[in-house]
Amino acid sequence: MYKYLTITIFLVSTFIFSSCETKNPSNNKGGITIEPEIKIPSINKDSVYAMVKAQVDFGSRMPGTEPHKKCSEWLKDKLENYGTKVTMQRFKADFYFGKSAEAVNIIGAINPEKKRRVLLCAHWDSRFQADQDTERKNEAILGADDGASGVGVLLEIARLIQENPIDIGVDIIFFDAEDQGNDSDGTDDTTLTWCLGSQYWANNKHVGGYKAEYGILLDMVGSKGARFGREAYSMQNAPDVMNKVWKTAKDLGYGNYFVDDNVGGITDDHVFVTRGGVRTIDIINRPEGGGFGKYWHTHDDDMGVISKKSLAAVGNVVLNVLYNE
Ligand code: AHN
Ligand code: ZN
Repeated sequence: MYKYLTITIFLVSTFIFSSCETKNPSNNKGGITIEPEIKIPSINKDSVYAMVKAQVDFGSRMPGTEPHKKCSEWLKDKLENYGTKVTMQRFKADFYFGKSAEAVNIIGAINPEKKRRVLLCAHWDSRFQADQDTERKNEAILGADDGASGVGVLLEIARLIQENPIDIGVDIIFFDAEDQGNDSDGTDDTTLTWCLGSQYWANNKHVGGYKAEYGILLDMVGSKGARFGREAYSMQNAPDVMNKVWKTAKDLGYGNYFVDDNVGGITDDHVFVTRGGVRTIDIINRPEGGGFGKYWHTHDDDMGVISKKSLAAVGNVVLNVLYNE
């Protein structure tokens, strides 16, 4: 009887201590702990994968199409179900190829009353053409990594924060119309043809006087063997945030993903969020030897490139950064 009780206690305590990592209380006077221990949740790999797949299952999510509209409603419902305060920030996106469409930034605020805030973002649209492919170049892509991966990780983070309350405010922004830009041939500056949603947000905040301490952008974070180097604009604008995130990654054993390669500056949503007043870093896959993944802006960017391990690595790093604030 006594033996079984001991085994039960052992099993229960092993379960409790293995299911969550704990943050050591920092406020410790004379050996008396004042702060309760904070439990840091971790990504459920099947859950995060399902969140990516659900978006891809709608089809290509180019503004002005039915899959785009359906996916926007699904994202809104998800954020609402996870208890965030949702704003649908609608705007007209004027594309460089002469068309325009209704677009929407989808914003979920966690603890909207808190002063200390961190902004997390990703783009939720997918590209209108497969310009890097050799076939069906003018057909829209599925954007499993390029779009859905970052959004999937942030939805999983919202789900986990609802289960494990956090002390700070967190704003999750899914930017629209990031990926409908013009690949420069070097003759013109095409910067402003990209990232229309974050450009709109930078000029029209969803909350008057909006402030956050910093932001983290997730772009193409879900492919097998993803490699996140130190992107130049992130290093210029928020080196302390970069160092904190990369150190957290290394401490968690994810140094194979978060490497110290110096990567050239990329025109991405973080540039415009930073211009809008929230210094923001970009976690983005830049394989060795330059460029983006081989699947980038091709029809190969489907669920076949997605790795549960990569999604979980990025999600766990962001969760640890947040809960340690
Ligand atoms: C440019 O190619 C100029 N920017 C890349 C940003 C991007 C596209 N991220 C995903 N797709
Ligand atoms: Zn893209």
